[in-house]
Amino acid sequence: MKFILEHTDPQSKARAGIVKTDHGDIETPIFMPVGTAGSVKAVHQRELTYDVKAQIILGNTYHLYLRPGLDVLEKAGGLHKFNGWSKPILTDSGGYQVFSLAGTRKITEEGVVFKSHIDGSKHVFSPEGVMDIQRTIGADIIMAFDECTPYPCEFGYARNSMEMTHRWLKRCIERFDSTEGKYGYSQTLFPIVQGSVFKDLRKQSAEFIASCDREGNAIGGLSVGEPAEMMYEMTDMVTDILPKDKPRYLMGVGTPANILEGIALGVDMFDCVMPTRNARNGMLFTSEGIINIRNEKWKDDFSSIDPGINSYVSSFYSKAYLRHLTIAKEILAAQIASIHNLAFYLWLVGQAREKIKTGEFAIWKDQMVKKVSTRL
Ligand code: PRF
Repeated sequence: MKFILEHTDPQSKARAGIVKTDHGDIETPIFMPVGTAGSVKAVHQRELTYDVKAQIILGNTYHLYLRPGLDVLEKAGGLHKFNGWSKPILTDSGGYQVFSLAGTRKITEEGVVFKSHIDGSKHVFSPEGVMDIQRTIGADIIMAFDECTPYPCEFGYARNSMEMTHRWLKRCIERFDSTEGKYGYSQTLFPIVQGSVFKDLRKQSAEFIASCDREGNAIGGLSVGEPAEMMYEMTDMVTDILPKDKPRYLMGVGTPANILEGIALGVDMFDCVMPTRNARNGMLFTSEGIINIRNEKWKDDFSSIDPGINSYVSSFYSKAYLRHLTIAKEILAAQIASIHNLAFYLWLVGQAREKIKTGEFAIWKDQMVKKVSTRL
């Protein structure tokens, strides 16, 4: 993997760059649609490529390990061959997913013992095991095994957890660097900054992560319920410390406004279930603001969902028709809404990239944050 930093915005910390992988280039800043179980829910690969214009998608170690399982993925020749997505893939390590199984998991220095949400069977994730699993899944970018602390979190817990995440990282690096990709292309490992909402811990964690000198770095433990201002403050501190010549990934963020603010703070990569999950509940993000498509207000509004973003479904279907499909519980509603929301997220980061290149980012960002947060 290689990162080319093309432009930096003089009025903020925003950057435009290119991440080069063996499965192609990713233009940053980028949003990565979430495909937890190897599929971006309700969106097939052709739509993901041509309508959404996704450049990289996410998969989850936890879900893929439990189902279909590593034997199937290895026989398929890795996740790219299995799901037909030939562009870059990133897998999250399972840390975050396992920790959200409160009550059915136990954390020790060795790793995490957990029960499957599918059949209750018992499993162990260790830093080494999670590296091996991600080698077998075959993502281009794989994530270190970390603990995402909850919010709120006591200082002592956050410190001990961060220190364990750092020890786990050393074990991840040792295992990753002593193994090879199984399918003939290279993979890269991103470490994850933790430290909850404590400035001194965040600083310590960012310095440790920077010292590991990997090809890219991630910021975890944010967007877990803390006020947005706190998330921005932590991100700002961390991006001041992480190396400038490597991509930065803010995990699990966020709303369109969160993403724009993250870009202004020097973040290059984002992922979130929000555009797809909220689409399935009838919430649409558009270039004019947020729509609840179930609202009576759209009953006879035959205007396009969002003509401004150059996506097929967004121009072709009307708000009134999508409202009807949603209320009638038609499967097509989830498909149209998911494709639209993702196309909007990809349009938004693409616009940000253009504005960074032309030097107009800072002013555009402030106007856009207001627009995309408006409830229509
Ligand atoms: N760690 C990992 N995955 C994540 C997070 C984290 O802290 C977050 C936090 N928002 C989302 N996904 N491994």
